[in-house]
Amino acid sequence: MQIITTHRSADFDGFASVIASTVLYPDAVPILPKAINPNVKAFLSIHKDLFETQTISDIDLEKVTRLIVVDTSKWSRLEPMGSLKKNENLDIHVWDHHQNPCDFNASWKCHEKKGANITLMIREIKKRDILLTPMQATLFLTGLYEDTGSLTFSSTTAEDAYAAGYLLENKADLNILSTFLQPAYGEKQRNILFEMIKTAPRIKINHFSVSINSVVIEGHVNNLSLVINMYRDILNVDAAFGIFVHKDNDRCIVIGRSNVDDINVGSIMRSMGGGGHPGAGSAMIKSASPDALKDWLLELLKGNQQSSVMISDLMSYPVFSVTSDTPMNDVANLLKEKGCTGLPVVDDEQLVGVISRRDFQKIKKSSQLKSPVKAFMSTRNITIGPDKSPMEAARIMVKHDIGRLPVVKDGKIIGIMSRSDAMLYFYDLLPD
Ligand SMILES: [Mn+2]
Repeated sequence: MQIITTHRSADFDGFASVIASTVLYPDAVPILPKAINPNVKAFLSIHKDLFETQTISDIDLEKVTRLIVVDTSKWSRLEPMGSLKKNENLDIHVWDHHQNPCDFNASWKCHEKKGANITLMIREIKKRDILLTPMQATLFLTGLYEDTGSLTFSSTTAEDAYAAGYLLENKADLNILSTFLQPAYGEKQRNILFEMIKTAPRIKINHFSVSINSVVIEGHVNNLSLVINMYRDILNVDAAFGIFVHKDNDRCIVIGRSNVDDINVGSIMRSMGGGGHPGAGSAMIKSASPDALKDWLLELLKGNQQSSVMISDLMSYPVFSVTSDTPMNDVANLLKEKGCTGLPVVDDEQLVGVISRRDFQKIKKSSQLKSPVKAFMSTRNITIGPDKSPMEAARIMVKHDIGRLPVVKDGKIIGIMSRSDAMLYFYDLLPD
């Protein structure tokens, strides 16, 4: 006998993966844990006849030869299975999209990081050309959307989006799906936010107001970053951090949001083993007390200003420049050769102007190509200092609609900050 099961507090992704397994393993019996999420329960109350499942107490565990586990790779996440865990001859298949190590002694597994587990199973269903009913497609898409926040969470992969497309092709019904999907800010999220607001501690670090709050959470809660965002808004602090302590395992998730350039959440979270970008980020930490995490965060926050990225870390140099008496056709050749859209004009190390491709439109007759660049260059010198932040550079570029900013120190040009340099920073593509 083969049985399929998923983690306790089964969510839509877990339940959908159990049903998808019945398609891939037609002889296996789907077993649902007794604890399932309320929205899955609501879905089942209507679809019970379509998706028949059993509970572990309906099964003679002695007869089980194969266990198919979906949406988890930990024994501890399963409902107790009595003698099964000790059965050395048990053949185990695992399908999981979580990043943690697998503690099943599996004969076969599909363990890849994806936004949703159902994505892995759809890959196989597609490969085997198995026809799905619209109800199956709807359930699978609900699981996919729940785990990926309708494809918006940063954990979403391209394959998740392709799988969603495949399910829509197979007539997944978005109206039914939206009835059962929990809203991003639901009861669970609200309770956590209220819990945090009750204490709402605030501290000053390097002139910035910061709140670090820890909360114990039960089961899986989506959209905690949304909660932190609202929390930061309500408290009106420069940065807010939530330390979420999972009641049922020894993990803490730290989520941060910052509204100021000087507190780079991405770099703080990278120091804690996580990731993110300057305004938002998170880290998952095992076996740590919330108090120790708070101290660690404080330490990182105090050191963060020194280590925050400055223009001098991002700018390009040496700077290719021309002198103000360079003829325009030489400038044109240089722009072509360097493949850039503009060049600073520098006399005696002092920035005197900027010439860009746009300025060539001012040329009316070919003889003007022999004229010096100073006749056409822009002398509206918008520059930035090397100790300024990338956010400041972005603001100036947007305000003046320019793609390149000369970096000037004591009147001398020392580098160029371009749009692509800024992009590297904002998309977190800088080498560590
Ligand atoms: Mn999942």
